[in-house]
Amino acid sequence: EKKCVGIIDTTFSRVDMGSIALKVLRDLLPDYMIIRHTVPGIKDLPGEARRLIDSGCDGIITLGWVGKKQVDKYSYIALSVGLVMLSVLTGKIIIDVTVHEDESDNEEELKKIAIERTKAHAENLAILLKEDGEGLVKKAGQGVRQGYENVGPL
Ligand code: RDL
Ligand code: RDL
Ligand code: RDL
Repeated sequence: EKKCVGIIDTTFSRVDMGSIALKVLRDLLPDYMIIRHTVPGIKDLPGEARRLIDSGCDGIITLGWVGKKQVDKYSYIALSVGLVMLSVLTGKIIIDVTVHEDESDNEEELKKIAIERTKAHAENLAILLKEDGEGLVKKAGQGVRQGYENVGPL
């Protein structure tokens, strides 16, 4: 059976991160079937991820956007705990790409963070799927960031 990777994004997001992830994963995982789904918001991501895992996906990338208010951050915690639990309980690789709207006051900068973070984590997912945890060992301890310049090692 063909290997499968799932992309899940939201209508809440202000950047179309799903299309960016799709492009990267098509390039890096040519042998995989790619399923892309969209849900309303971040709290809907863990359930949808579970459904894609149940339908045979080996790895998932979720793409979430967190609003500026405290209520949004509560939703973020729910999302984050849900995805970690799902990953632990299923043993599947789940990469959680989240952009917080308060990361920048500048909309162009925010868009750039979203695009770069999505690309970088889609690459991480491809490496983890192809080489397990060994694939990233060469970058261990290097202060790697997604959406920002790497901060480097001490
Ligand atoms: O199940 C429907 C909604 O509850 C769900 O889509 C939520 O994730 C929507 N949502 C909030 O209710 C909220 O207070 C979102 C945010 N904040 C948010 O910051 N980002 C979202 N959804 O993607
Ligand atoms: O699944 C991909 C990422 O969500 C995951 O690798 C996170 O652990 C990355 N991350 C954050 O998103 C964050 O806001 C990390 C930190 N902060 C952090 O302080 N230390 C990390 N990761 O190792
Ligand atoms: O030190 C600056 C940033 O790394 C820090 O503010 C992070 O918490 C920003 N960040 C997130 O908020 C997040 O949800 C990051 C990630 N996800 C991430 O996946 N990778 C990052 N930062 O480098």
